[in-house]
Amino acid sequence: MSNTAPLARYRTMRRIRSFEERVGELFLKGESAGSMLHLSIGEEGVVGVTDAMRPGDSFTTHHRGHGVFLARGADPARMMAEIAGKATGYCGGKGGSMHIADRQLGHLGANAIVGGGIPHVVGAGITARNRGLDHVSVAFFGDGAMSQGILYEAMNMAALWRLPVVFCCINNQYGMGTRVDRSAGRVAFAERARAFGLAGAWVDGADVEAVHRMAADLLAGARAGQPAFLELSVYRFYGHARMDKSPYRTPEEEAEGRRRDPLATARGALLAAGIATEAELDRIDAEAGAEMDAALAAAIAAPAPAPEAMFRDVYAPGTPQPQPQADRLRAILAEGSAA
Ligand SMILES: Cc1ncc(C[n+]2csc(CCOP(=O)(O)OP(=O)(O)O)c2C)c(N)n1
Ligand SMILES: [Mg+2]
Repeated sequence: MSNTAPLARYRTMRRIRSFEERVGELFLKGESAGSMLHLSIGEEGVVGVTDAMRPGDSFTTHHRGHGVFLARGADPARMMAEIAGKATGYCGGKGGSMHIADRQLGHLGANAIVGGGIPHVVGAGITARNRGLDHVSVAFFGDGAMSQGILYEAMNMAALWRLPVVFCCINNQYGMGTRVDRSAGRVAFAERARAFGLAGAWVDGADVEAVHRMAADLLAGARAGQPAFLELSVYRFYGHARMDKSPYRTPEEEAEGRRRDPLATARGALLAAGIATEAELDRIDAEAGAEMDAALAAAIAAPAPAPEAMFRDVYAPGTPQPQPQADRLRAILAEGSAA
């Protein structure tokens, strides 16, 4: 393998971490739209999966999907603006953190309903099959979705029709405050997938290169008609959402979990292999920080969506505006212009 790919993956992971840190700042400044922000700090090893995807491949994410989208080529300034509820955001500021999407980059939608984004990839797999396209679709979701029935319907259909689909479970050990072994009788999730006829694998999500090797194999198999399931074992560094101080975890457990740091692991590996020097890695870190500082500042400075645009981009084109909300909006705007 060339040295440039591991270094590029380090850069992507650092960009994700810096982005998420700025999202945290956005929230603390009172500039985020809504209070629900789910940071993917500690889960950056997912870059091993996104890097095994190709242009044309599609994906869905759960509510903790900033990192996946960024890694698939999203513009951090447009993402940050969306999270801030601004007109310059990916969805005109109306989707927010949990509903960012951009089909041009293959993002078929983030979804706040646990497991809600999973069946879409089966549809994308059928589309690829019917159109004779060489595209894989990947569903990214958390361990909480392992207890949702829709996952099992989707896995069954993918296996039955041998669809080019990969189910990627980012197991960060918790669904809100519930540890995974308190919500699942047996946590060997890959075995469940194998029982359905999928290729099933587990990988340490702190080791991005191990993730990449595994994901590259599974995606190649999926492209050839062997759908797959991949569990990434990671640790959620912070609370479920920004308000959650994780009172259900001990400080010792958190310290231990944060030692499973994908950035520190990658940094150590790059230095040990002589692929990069401390100074080169520091420069990458500084560049990522500056890029995300700019995204944060631009999001704060960006305009809010115009009131007239309230229903635009929310419903499919041609859908009548909802009544009486549209009448009420018209009345408010008329009052404003009369005053
Ligand atoms: C169907 C459904 N049930 C409950 C919730 C409330 N809820 C939001 S996130 C969450 C936990 C999800 O845990 P997991 O899938 O492990 O993802 P993580 O937050 O750990 O990334 C729950 C229960 C929801 N959004 N949807
Ligand atoms: Mg979880």
